[in-house]
Amino acid sequence: MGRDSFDLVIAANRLPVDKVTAPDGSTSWRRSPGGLVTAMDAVMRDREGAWVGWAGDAGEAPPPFVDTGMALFPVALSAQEIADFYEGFSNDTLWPIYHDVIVPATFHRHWWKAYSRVNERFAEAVCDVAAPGATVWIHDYQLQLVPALVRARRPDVRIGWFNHIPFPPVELFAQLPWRGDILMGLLGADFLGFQRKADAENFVRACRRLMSLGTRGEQVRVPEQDGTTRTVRAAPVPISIDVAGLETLARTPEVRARAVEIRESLGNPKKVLLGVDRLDYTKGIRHRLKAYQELLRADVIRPPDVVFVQVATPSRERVDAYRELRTEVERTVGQINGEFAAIGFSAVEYLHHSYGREEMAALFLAADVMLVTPLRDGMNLVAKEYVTCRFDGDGALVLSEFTGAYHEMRQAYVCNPHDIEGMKRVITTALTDPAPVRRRRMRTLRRNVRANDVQNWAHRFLNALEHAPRRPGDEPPDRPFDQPDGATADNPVGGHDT
Ligand code: ADQ
Repeated sequence: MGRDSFDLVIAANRLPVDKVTAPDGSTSWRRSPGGLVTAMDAVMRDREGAWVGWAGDAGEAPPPFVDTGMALFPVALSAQEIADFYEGFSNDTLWPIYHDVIVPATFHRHWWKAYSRVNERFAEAVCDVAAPGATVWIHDYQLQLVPALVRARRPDVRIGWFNHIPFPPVELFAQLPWRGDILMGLLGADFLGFQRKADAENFVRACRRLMSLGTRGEQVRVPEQDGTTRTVRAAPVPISIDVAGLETLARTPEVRARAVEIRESLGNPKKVLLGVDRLDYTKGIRHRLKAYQELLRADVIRPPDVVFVQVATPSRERVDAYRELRTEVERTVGQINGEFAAIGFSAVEYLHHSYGREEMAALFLAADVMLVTPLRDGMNLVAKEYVTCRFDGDGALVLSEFTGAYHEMRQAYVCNPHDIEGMKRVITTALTDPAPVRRRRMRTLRRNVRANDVQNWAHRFLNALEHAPRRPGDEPPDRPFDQPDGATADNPVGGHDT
């Protein structure tokens, strides 16, 4: 590889490529689908960029390589580290705490040790490739210690971190035995980006309550070892999708023809309902199925007039809570079909696979009502993808108010997924509203999504990072910092909320 240091370094748990093995056993890399890679394309076009991440296999890391114009630096994870750092601490400790403890979090000290060790490894890899004064952009909850670890080694670089998932209220975050280490890890950054304003506020409040740090609006003041202080800004920068790319794809004759074909193979029902999620307990799939089952039982809807297609992508299948969820979802789907399907048609089409972008776009185009009903979700890109594919201006989006997307898409058919009666009413309205009402809502949704695409998101994040205050004198001198409210790490709720 030509260069060995870069002005922009991305660090994320996974590299933006997946290994593919051909029938003859030879291997190559295929760019992973997904918005993050597209967003980074846009910002790496005018800079020399590197990406540090895990390549997806246990054991030794492959040597650095270049793929689709990016220099990729693989980080090694052993099988034990995958179990402890990734499946354990990231997905069975942090994920539940950061998603309202929908399932209980599991705490193991050896998971935390693995998390710390792997974060050290990522930080070293970042420092090895960052040019003097480089910009370092770290992603997500798997790498929360990396900002401070990079700063300790490389005070010359600018450090940003973006959280793809929610940041929990202090009362939940306080359960984490390692809460102080995580906050101090994050405070190594100059700028911290979150999906919603409430997430950024939760973070700032945790710093005040748990670490007794002074805060002012979006800023946290961090004392340094040399007696000086540093300012860290935490603010919302909601993520989006590649709107132009996806709409162009949805408009192709192939995708449109495939959408027609999908409806035909479903028996040309009057209404197609669609759910597309990773099979994750945060996504509210069980609640959605319950609402649908009750609507069928009440005879509000009936197959073959209506069919519900649920695409549930396999996910984290080695974590118990995910295995249990799969069993339960599949049992409910079986029950519903047992009760309401007949020879030649089903009530629920359940698809436990991954699909290509074209097939996903065709599914979105074929769906009259899209059900996005998570119990908690950082953003939810599916909501944005659905409205982007509906270039025909039709379709109805049912959207949970507990998604980040809701804050930009309030013209959707909004529901509280915990309220099964309410969700049934909202689904019924989405199915029966007259076309002009549906279309009016869709027009506004499409306009909102277009106004903030993923390229725009990446530029906004980098711009905020570039302009983040670094020293106390850098911020506008409008009012003094709030003093900590008497709480300590041992007494997180010592003071009252401000
Ligand atoms: P996820 O929890 O994975 O992401 P989401 O935002 O919905 O959730 O993104 C899923 C992506 O996978 C979408 O682009 C979707 O089209 C795609 N997908 C889903 N099922 C698929 C299938 N069967 N085949 C192919 N593609 C499929 C995390 C956070 C979210 C946040 C994103 C981005 O949990 O809250 O929106 O990161 O920040």
